[in-house]
Amino acid sequence: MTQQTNPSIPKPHMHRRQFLRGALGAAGLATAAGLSRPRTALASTLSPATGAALPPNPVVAADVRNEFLHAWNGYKQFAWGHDQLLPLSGSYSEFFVPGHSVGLSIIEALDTLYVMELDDELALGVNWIKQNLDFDIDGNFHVFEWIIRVVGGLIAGYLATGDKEILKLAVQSGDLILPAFTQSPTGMPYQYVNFHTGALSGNTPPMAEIGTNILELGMLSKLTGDGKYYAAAKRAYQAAVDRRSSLNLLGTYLNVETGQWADSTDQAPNPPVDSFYEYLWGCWAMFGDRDCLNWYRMFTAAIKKYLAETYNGYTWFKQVNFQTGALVSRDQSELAAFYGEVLAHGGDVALGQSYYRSWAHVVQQYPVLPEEINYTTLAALSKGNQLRPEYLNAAFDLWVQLRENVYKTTSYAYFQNMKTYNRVPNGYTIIKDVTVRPMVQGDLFPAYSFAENFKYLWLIFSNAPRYNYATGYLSTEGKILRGLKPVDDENGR
Ligand code: DMJ
Repeated sequence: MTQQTNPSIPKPHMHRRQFLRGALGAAGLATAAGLSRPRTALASTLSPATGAALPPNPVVAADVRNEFLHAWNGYKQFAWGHDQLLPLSGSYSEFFVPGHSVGLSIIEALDTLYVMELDDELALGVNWIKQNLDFDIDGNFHVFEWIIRVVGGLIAGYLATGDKEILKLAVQSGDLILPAFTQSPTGMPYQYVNFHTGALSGNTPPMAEIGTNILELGMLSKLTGDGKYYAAAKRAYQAAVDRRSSLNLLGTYLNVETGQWADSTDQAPNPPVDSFYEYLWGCWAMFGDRDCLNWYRMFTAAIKKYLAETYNGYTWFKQVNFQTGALVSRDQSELAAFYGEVLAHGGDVALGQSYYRSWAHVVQQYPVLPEEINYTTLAALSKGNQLRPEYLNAAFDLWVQLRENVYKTTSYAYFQNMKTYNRVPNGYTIIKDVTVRPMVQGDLFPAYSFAENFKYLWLIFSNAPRYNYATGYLSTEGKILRGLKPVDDENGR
C-alpha cells in the first residue's frame, strides 16, 4: 500500500462543516448558515409512539449489539460463506450471480464487527475472505451494487484491520469494474461486467448508478496513489451534469453509449436517483472537490425550487418533468428517507429536520416502513418492508450533526419496532405486507443490514471508542470510509 495522496485528487480542504464547528462550536452551526433550528417544534410534534421512553445509552447499546449478534449468529449457523441468510427456511441465497457466493454478508459486516469490538467474529470473517474470496466467476455482476457493497466493504475492512491482503482484494475488486467506466463512450458506466469474460452490458443505468461510486473509487485512488479510479468516477459525474435541463433538473435514466435521456422524470430523492446527490456532497466532504460542491449546490437549489413541497403540513419531494417542472406524481420511496441528513450536511438544516419529521410521522402509521407511499394519503403503494436502513441512517447523521435527543428517541422506537415485527428465531427478516396484522414475513436478511441498520443504532448509543464522531464519514452503504480509530487509540480520545 502507498499512503501518498494522488496529485489528481484535490487536497482535502477543511470541510465547511468542520470549519464552522471549529470556529463556532456545534451550536453556532445552523445560525452561521442563516438557518433556524426548530428544536422544540420538531420534538413537540412527535407523538409518544415515536418518542418512546429511552433507557440509558449503555443499555440500548448493549441491546443493539446483542440483536446484531442474534442476526450474525443466524447467518453463521445457516448461511456462513454464502451471500445472504434466509432465516425462515434456515437456508441461504447468493446476491450477484446464482450459485456463486462472494461471502457478501461477511464483507458487509467487517467494519460493523470492528466498531462493535467483536474482534473474534471479525477475525473469522477476515480468515474466510482470505481463504475463499475468488472473483473469477462467469456471470454478470451489477457494477453499482458491487462498488457500494464489495469495493466499499473491503476498503472499510482494510481501514478497520490494516490488513494488506484485504486492501489487495479491494483494489482487485475495483479493477474488475473499472472497464465499465473506461470502455464507455461517454464515461458513464455500463451496468454489468462479467468477471470471467470481461463482457460489458446494460447501457441505460439510472442516475444512482452513474454517480454513486466516487467515494469508493476515490478511496481506491487515495490508498493506491493511482488517480485512475477517481478520474473515472468524476468523468461519469461530469457527463451526467452536462446533460441537465435548463431548470438544472435531471431525468432518471441515461444511455451511456448515445448520451441520450431515456425518460423525462426528475424524482430526487427517490430511487433510482437517490445517492447521486448524496455522493456529490460526499465527494466534497471526503476529497474537497469544489466541482462536486458546486454541482451539489446547483442541483439542491433546483430540487428545493421545483420538487420540495409542504403537503398536509409535512415536507415531501414530488416527481416532475425535468424539462418543464410539470407535476408527474406524489409518491415517496422509503429509500428516500436518508435525504434529511444530506440536506443538513449541505446547510439546509431546517429542511432536513422537517423531512425526517415527515418520515417519523409515517412511522406512527406503519411501525416498520413500507417500501413506498403516496404522500397525499400515506397509502402504502408497495407494502413490503425490506429491513431497510434509510430512516435510521438519517437519524444517525442528524444526531451526529445536531445532537438533538429526538433522533435518539425516534431511532430507539424504530429499533423496538424492528424487534417486534422483523425479529425471528434465526435472526431478522423482511416483511411482505406491513399493512395487515399479523404482518406477513418474508424469508431474507438483506446483507446491507449487517452494514447499516445495527451500525447506525450502535454509533448513536454506544459513544463508540473506535469511531471518531468529529471526522467520521460513511458511504451510502454505511461503510466507514473515514473516522475508524485504531485499537490502541481507543483510550486516547
Ligand atoms: C443500500 O444498499 C444502500 O443504502 C443503497 O444506497 C440503497 N439502499 C440500500 C438499502 O436499502
